[in-house]
Amino acid sequence: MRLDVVTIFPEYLEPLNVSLVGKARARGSLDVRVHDLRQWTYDRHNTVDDTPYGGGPGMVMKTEPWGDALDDVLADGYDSGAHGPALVVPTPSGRPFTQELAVELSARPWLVFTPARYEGIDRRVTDEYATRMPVYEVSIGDYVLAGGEAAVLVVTEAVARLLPGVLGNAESHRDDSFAPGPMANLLEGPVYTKPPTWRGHGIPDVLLSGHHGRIARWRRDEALRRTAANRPDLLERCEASAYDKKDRET
Ligand code: 6GU
Repeated sequence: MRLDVVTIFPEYLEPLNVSLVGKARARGSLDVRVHDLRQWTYDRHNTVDDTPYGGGPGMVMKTEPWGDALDDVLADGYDSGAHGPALVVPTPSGRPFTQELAVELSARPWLVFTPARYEGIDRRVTDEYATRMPVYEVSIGDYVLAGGEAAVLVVTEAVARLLPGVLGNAESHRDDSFAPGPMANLLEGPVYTKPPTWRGHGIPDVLLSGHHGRIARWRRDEALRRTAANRPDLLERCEASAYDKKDRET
């Protein structure tokens, strides 16, 4: 998979060299290219923003640097035989970024991210590229960041770990909170490892029982308990099979 990021803060994307994403790059599963938007400015001050039409506070990112940058980045891909680019535009006004969307994005061969600062990018830029490719406007949550770069890190990590061969153990995302299946929309319960007692805290006996059926049932009960406490909204969407009649009545 190829990822391009166009930003005025390339150094903000340094974490893409670390950990899972960094290793996926080193192994060649991921081709990540970070570009400085100011390369595509031609005035003395490398201007990327201007005042908004209609007035109001803040600044808007200009069409020309973004258009020239995206044209060059996309042309480079066409030359190298890459195909099927999609634009990912981080914005607090976007659709919620969910595990489902991460799965959809992980199936694409090429994602081009356009994290913005200031009040966002002139609308005509997304309108223009939407005539040529899918455009995903995504928000990573109901709060406002100073820019989209942190969202790019979030989306990249969620997508990269779904790529074939990136996660050491393919089973690892089977039980993820939000993974499809009977536990979909349930949060994962607590986990434990050795030693069996620490500062007087033991571990639940059932985990030492070796009884797989009871362990599975305990895990499901804990997942339900944690979901009810932290995300009651998710229980509404939870598959009936995840909790049987008895659970509903109590
Ligand atoms: Cl993607 N960008 C910004 N600036 N703020 C956000 C966001 C994105 N998602 C949530 N808040």
